[in-house]
Amino acid sequence: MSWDSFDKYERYDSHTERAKTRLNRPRSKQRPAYQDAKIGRVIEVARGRYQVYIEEFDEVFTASKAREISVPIIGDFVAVVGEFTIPQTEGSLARIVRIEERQNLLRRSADDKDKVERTIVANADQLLIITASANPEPRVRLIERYLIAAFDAGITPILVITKTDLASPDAFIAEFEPLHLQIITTEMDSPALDELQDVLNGKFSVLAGHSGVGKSTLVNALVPDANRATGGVNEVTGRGTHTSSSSSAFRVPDTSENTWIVDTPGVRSFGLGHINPDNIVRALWHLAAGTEGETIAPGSEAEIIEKIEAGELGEVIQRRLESMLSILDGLEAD
Ligand SMILES: Nc1nc2c(ncn2[C@@H]2O[C@H](COP(=O)(O)OP(=O)(O)O)[C@@H](O)[C@H]2O)c(=O)[nH]1
Ligand SMILES: [Mg+2]
Repeated sequence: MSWDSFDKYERYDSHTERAKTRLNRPRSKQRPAYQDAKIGRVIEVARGRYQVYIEEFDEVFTASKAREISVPIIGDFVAVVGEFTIPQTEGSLARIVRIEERQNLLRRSADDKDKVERTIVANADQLLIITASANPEPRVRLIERYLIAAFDAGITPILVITKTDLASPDAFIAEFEPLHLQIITTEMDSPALDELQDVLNGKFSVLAGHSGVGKSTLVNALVPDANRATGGVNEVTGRGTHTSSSSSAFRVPDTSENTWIVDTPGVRSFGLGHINPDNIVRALWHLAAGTEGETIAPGSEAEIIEKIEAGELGEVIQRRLESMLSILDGLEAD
């Protein structure tokens, strides 16, 4: 049944008050729920075409989007209608008719110097914060910014330190260890694949980190078919040789079926606008004190800050809190 015929049925269905109210709404609101639609997940977006993985068929379909819905992004769960022949017949696009409610959203900060399109990911389970032991030098404050973005979105942060062949990561790790974050160290010749596969298993994870830290190298190690271009982005032009300029989600072999990683191009930081400092304070406390799942009464964030400043979770956490609050202060001043 085509979705046009659904519309017709909707018009005949006028014997209840609810249906009448529905008829009075603008046409776009009259669209029925597309009972025959399949739920899938957007894994790539390029030039108005969406690659949608539909678990029911264990297959990826190319789709367009219905005009009346907003723009889907990677990670979105979407309702799709179409013929779903496998392989998809040429010229038979599926169509995204609905975007399911987003559980969270990672935005890339709008930076004047940054001409590359924004990278946006929805419904991520984990943010893998990638930093190198050296080349480029690791920066505590940049990691804190990523942590703020993860805490605010309610996404589990995991720290991955690459290039440990070049320098010891120990001093850097000491700055984050008391947070009880999961920290994974990797190097080119032994990229900790087992550990990474374990962490990624069954999750939709986003890699974030300054260009050149080794994100695409990691993706290629985990997903040999991904063929991500590596070598870093030219810092002046923002362009790489043919370095990844788009985001894609890749399915990770040797893990459970719903294991995906998203490689993002040269993301320096995520937008930190509209962040509620209370969320950050609570998330930091939960993580460092190991009280995940416990609720914190609204309004008691000031008490938490006092406790941390009194050294209850140790000196490192005290510094992290001060530093992260100063980042947020700086944002308000902007
Ligand atoms: N020494 C060393 N070099 C690495 C390692 N991982 C990546 N690289 C190199 O770092 C450069 C940037 O890597 P790439 O994966 O393109 O970084 P991306 O910009 O974060 O995607 C490349 O030349 C890689 O070969 C590592 O563990 N050790
Ligand atoms: Mg890359």
